[in-house]
Amino acid sequence: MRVLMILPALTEATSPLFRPIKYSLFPPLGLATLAGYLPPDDDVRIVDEHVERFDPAAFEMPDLVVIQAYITSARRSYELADWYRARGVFVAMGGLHVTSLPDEAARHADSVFCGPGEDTWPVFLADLRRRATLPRYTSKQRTLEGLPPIRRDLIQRHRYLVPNSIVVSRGCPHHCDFCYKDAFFEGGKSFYTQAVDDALAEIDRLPGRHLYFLDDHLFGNKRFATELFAGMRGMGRVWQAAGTVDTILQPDLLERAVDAGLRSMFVGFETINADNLAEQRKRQNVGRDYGAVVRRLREAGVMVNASFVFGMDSDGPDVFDRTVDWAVRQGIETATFHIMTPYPGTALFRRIASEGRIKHHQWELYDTRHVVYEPRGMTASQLSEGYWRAYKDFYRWRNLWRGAATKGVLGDRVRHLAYAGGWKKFERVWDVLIRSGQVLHALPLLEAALSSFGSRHPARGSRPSYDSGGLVKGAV
Ligand code: B12
Ligand code: SF4
Repeated sequence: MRVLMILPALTEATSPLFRPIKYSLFPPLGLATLAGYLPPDDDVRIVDEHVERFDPAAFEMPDLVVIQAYITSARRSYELADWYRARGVFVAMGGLHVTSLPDEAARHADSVFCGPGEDTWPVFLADLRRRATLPRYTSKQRTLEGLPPIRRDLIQRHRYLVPNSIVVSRGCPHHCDFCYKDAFFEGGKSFYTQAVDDALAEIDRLPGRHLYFLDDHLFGNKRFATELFAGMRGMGRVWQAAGTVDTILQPDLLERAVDAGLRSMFVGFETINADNLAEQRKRQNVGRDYGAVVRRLREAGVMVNASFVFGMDSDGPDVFDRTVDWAVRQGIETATFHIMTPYPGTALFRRIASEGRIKHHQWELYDTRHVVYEPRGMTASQLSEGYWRAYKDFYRWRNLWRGAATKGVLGDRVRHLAYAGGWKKFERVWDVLIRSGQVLHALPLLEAALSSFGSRHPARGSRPSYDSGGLVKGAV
């Protein structure tokens, strides 16, 4: 069977005017996972529109088209699906957006899939071979035990800065209102891990040193994380991951992660307004000392990528300057800002919709860069302008210097400038590397920057000069 698997891109990712680095980071792991279930004699190809131009007419007609749809790429996903179906090709479509709105997706596909695919996909493949497919498959049995190996051979590694992305768990133990998680995992377990040995074996298969764990919450199961980190010690890896503020503050786990090679962490601070946290049921952040989180990471030698969401109901027009100022004063290396976006299927969407505050359903604008609802504490244009200003302000040279100056040692200051500036100030260089298919050549730079972090401790000097930022126990 000829199978074509497509990760369609949102328009922005393919635009010559926009910076494509964000979209050239990670390969399509979900599709490569599903490809593992296909028999070896199937002719399989994965197309990722974020990194390559795709014209369906230029391809040999497949027997089966598999499409993964995110909310922002839903429109393009439907366009491609319609094109193939008009030519009699069977279209299977799944992913986060399909799970949120299966009826909408079903108008464009022969079979739609809700939830993770590990249980439904093999059932579908058997049904397809006996020509008895169902219009909808809904995942219920959730496990990562005994999965076939991910078909990484189908990934064009040279097109990605971070070809070694990996997920060793699914979901998260928490239930934040704005998050996709509860909608996607409805009807079954919403947090589960691989067996530690399987995860270590997958890590072993990855070439080079660098890894990026895409798990929502790698530290979410303490026993699993502890065993995983113990198994990774001595492997010589340097890696990045995401974590929550409460687990960073826990004694011990962070240190174990650092010993295993953790060098940079994406932290969901979300908001500096304590009232927002309660409103969004982000309970694991409530009452936490954010300054202590940054301090702890820095003392452990872990670089911080802080994530913030603007536009929650307790945010006023001052939230942008306050957030940027706090992040800069903490010496945070990189920050990611988002405009609050109610994804269909989430508790947040239901609440905002019931209040009549959803402005439209143009899903391609649900990209956390556009205001798609009526905010409470400011106007939509204040929210939009403030969001763009926050990015500009955080990455101004003046603020990069201020952030770097919080570091006690000259070498740390230089590294702060190089790393933070590298992302935002050299977009043209990234652009050239990506468009010429050379982006993988930048990986050693990233590895070198990450390697120079880690295994530092305040007792050995380098006491930083940042303040606690006033973000103490929800006091702002
Ligand atoms: C890596 C990542 C990215 C990467 C690359 C994505 C990629 N190459 O796959 C980049 C940086 C490009 C990215 C960009 C964005 N992302 Co993103 N990203 C992720 C992240 C962290 C991991 C994705 C992943 O690899 N998961 C692991 C694999 C194994 O799971 P999976 O891809 O979901 O695949 C499984 C199932 O979905 C299912 N499945 C999927 N397709 C199909 C098809 C069939 C037929 C079947 C049977 C099953 C099936 O089976 C697979 C195996 O279980 C997720 C968070 C998350 N935990 O998923 C956010 C996430 C997907 N991103 C999100 C968003 C909002 C964005 C952006 C809009 C952000 C922005 N402001 O720009 C952009 C736009 C993306 C786009 N193109 O439209 C949201 C999506 C919300 C939604 N409802 O769609 C998420 C959930 C983050 C969040 N918590 O809000 N992202
Ligand atoms: S902690 Fe993060 S991944 Fe978990 S539910 Fe909250 S936002 Fe989602």
